[in-house]
Amino acid sequence: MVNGKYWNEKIETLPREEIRAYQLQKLKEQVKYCYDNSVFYHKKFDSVGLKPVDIKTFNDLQKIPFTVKADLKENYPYGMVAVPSDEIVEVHASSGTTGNPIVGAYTRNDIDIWQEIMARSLYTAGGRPQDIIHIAYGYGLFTGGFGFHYGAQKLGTRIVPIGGGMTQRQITLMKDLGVTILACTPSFAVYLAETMAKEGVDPKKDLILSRGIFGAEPWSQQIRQRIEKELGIEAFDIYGLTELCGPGVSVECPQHEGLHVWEDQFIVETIDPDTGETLPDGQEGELVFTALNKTGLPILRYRSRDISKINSEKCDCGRTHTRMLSVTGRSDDMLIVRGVNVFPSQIEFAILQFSELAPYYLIILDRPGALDTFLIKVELTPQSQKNTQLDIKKLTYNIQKRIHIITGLSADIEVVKPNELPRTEGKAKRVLDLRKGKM
Ligand code: DLL
Repeated sequence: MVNGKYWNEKIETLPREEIRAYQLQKLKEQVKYCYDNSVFYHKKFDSVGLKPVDIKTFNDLQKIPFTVKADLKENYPYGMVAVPSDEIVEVHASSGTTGNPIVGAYTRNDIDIWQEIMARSLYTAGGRPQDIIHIAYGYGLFTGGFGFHYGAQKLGTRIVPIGGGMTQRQITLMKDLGVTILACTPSFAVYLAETMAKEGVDPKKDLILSRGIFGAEPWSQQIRQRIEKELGIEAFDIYGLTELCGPGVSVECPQHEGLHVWEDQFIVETIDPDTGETLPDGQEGELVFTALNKTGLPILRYRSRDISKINSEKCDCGRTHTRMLSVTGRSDDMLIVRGVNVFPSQIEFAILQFSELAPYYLIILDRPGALDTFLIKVELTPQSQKNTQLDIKKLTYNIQKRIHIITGLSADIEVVKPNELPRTEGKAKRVLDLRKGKM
């Protein structure tokens, strides 16, 4: 299977007509699987009068209703699972729009596929068994750490499962252990480079890093150039989401002209986020994914909310799988702060738990250096302003703690006087994102 530049040459270079034929066959099977095994999809299909036999051609894909984040939230945690519960062997999660996280429940089959496409993704980004990979994505419910770990295990690279944090120690270990591949969020890569400069470590002389595989958040060309220059490496973009598997849905090849979506596992479409209408290749829209082989929590026409465009022309690398351009933004209000997904509604949920606070807040995000700053301004009620017993320091600490419990992030809290935060007549403006152009 492994042959020169491909992990699986046959699959990666399959002529497009064969990819489409395979996808159509798998789609029919998967739709039937969902109808027969998932109460959620059975009901959804019945509600629009759709039967699995109605899916005969690719155009029929559009008859299938979208699945959205709210479906997963409402069916938290296992309502959309399609197998007996003892067949779920692993669970991961990412933030949902309220307190409930989005749960990814995987069978052995799902994990095996994830491992295979992560190994393929690492290989596509130039990873080889003789490499030493430093995995600085978080291990735990977040899919980053384990996704890379599983893929690297299959590829046979030596793994340094460092996880997040301890930046200085990470640098020492990268040097001492002879790390050749860095895997982390792009913002952490910038921070590592900045810390190396401060510590007098020259990555081009003191390390033998050759490449970095970065994802989990949007990053611009400027950031890519900065990382490549400062760390002296070639940077690759990798994309994925918990609802589909985690990282490894798509990855850049050495041509760096988009990320190949592994089409033996996923059908990707772009839609107009406002009308839901399917868009032609090359037109920017929201990415929608159908997983073709998922058994634990199968998912059809999932609205990712990520904005990109797709290009199905053959790539100069020889791979035939369609490419999506790097994600430029989202069609909902999800924020990605230091690689963690956060919804303003989660902050609101936290703030409403404090009787001392009015229901107003402003989230201010910035990136003065390498890392995001996350400031939340909250407002006292007139009554608590008058309360001479109120301990602002303690209140600030408690809000911080609550937000950390809900989002997993440390925020700076500024408590302001009543009526200080702007009021709007229309849609409230809760977020001031000053990172644009600095990402
Ligand atoms: O972020 C999976 C992942 C881990 C991908 C490590 C790459 C590397 P979630 O926590 O479920 O999963 O968040 C998924 O993150 O819908 C995008 O909005 C964003 N995202 C992921 N990769 C990229 C990327 C992981 N390369 C959400 N560029 C997605 C831009 C990305 N955004």
